[in-house]
Amino acid sequence: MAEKTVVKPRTGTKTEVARPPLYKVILLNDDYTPREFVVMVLKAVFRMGEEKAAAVMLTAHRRGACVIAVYTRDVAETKAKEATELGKRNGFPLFFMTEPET
Ligand code: TYC
Repeated sequence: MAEKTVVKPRTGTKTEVARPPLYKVILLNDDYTPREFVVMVLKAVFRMGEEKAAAVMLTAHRRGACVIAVYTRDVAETKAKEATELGKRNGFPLFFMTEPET
């Protein structure tokens, strides 16, 4: 008996899901915040280990700024605000900014 090939029309639509745009969190150097405090904030807010936090702090100290990480916009802005606020609460001008990743 001959078999019939049944061709089913495609009904599904392939949906491409766009990746959300990413934002950099950037640590800015200043002359007043103690190094150890910067390291503490990097560990607490950005979940860095001691060595990574110290390296990031030193890069910002020497070069004026250091990109810390990239996140979705919400996460980047929340973490930057939280970290900046930690400095402010302790009387330091420590500042974290965000910027869209190009
Ligand atoms: N420059 C500061 C000091 O000499 C330390 C420091 C490093 C502050 C990095 C901010 O993003 C910073 N005490």
